[in-house]
Amino acid sequence: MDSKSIEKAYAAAKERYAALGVDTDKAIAQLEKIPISLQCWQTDDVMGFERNESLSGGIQTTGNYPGRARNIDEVRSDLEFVMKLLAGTQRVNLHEVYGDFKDGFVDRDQCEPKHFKSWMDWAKNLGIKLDFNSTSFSHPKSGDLSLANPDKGIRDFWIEHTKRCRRIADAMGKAQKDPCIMNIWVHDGSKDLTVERMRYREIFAESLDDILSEDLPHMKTCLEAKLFGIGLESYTVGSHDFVAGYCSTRKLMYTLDTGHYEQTENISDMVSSLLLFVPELMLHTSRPVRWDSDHVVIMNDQTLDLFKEVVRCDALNRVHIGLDYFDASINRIGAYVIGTRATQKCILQALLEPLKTLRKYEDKGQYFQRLALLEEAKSLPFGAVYDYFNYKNEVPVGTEFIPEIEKYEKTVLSKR
Ligand code: RNT
Ligand code: ZN
Repeated sequence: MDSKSIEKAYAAAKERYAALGVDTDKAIAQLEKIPISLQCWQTDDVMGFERNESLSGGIQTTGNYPGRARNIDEVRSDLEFVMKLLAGTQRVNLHEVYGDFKDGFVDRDQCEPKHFKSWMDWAKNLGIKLDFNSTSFSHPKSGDLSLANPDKGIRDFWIEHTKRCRRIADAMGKAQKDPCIMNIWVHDGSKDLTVERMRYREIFAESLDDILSEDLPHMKTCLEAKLFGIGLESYTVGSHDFVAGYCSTRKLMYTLDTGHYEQTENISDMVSSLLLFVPELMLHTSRPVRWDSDHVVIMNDQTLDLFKEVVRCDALNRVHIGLDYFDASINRIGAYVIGTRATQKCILQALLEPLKTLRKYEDKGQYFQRLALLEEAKSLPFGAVYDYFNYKNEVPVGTEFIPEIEKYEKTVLSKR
């Protein structure tokens, strides 16, 4: 796109928004600073570099598009390329199974910060920050129950793993001088009817209390809720109610994954309720299609509503954003760029909402006016603002990223 037309369109958009009391320059400046954490596992279909165990734990990738990253260097170069195409701030979110085990494989109850040293160096060089996840899936001891397992041997193995992961996250946070956010998601559940719902939840809470008893100042822990996993359809230990109760009593960050609720549930409505009782939220933006299918995020009503709620709650400083999907059916670099751009577009639209006027209408009981403005806001020229955001940051504008990714596919991915 030529710069003149981008600038011209932006100037016109700026005026339209200003007439409604919205400052587009300010929204762009805010968007530039909001970190979006890129899930490393979209590069390689959640395989990691551990032991080539097939993916388990109720999650699944579908598709067999060529070009999957096969080792740590390929994961890194793919992520570097992705970030070159994106404006704004990105972090990289690692799972424990993406450790650097070149000096010898260690089992999950033996992992240490040293296995992530090369990741920390890589991140430092690029000027980005890391987030982290313990990994309970794809392991001979994963089974149906990990931290909630009545078998002490298995439970202790996963407790040890998760404790070590928190220390790794702490080391990352210390190195990057910014808290590393570590997510705990365990797949624990049951395929069929269980008569021990209480027992497993009691054990899970005890394991978590034990894990969280260590004070680690450079990291933050969050706990992810879920509706169900494949093969674990009848019961999920870490359900929404469990995690909401646990996080609010322990003052822990709640991880809200947009694929983890009933398909007709309005997730955005959870933001204000949760934020009254938990200190912070971690968002996993995803796109469920009929189930927790982890399709690439697009700019849809669910994602738009979610970010509008975050902004309306004035909670951008208490909400962290990460992507969580793994689509193996299309070019994986393209999947990142589409999903990150879609997330940015939703955040931007939320930032551009004429909130002051909407609130004024609502306070005065002017509900026709409120609805009219909400409707009009939908067709304001936000696209011109988003284009300008990318143009200003010297990354591809509009569809310009498509040929860039095609080139990378031809020169790099197709050779794998
Ligand atoms: C699974 C959870 C979890 C995982 C990643 C790989 O349903 O969403 O966040 O997707 O940890
Ligand atoms: Zn998730």
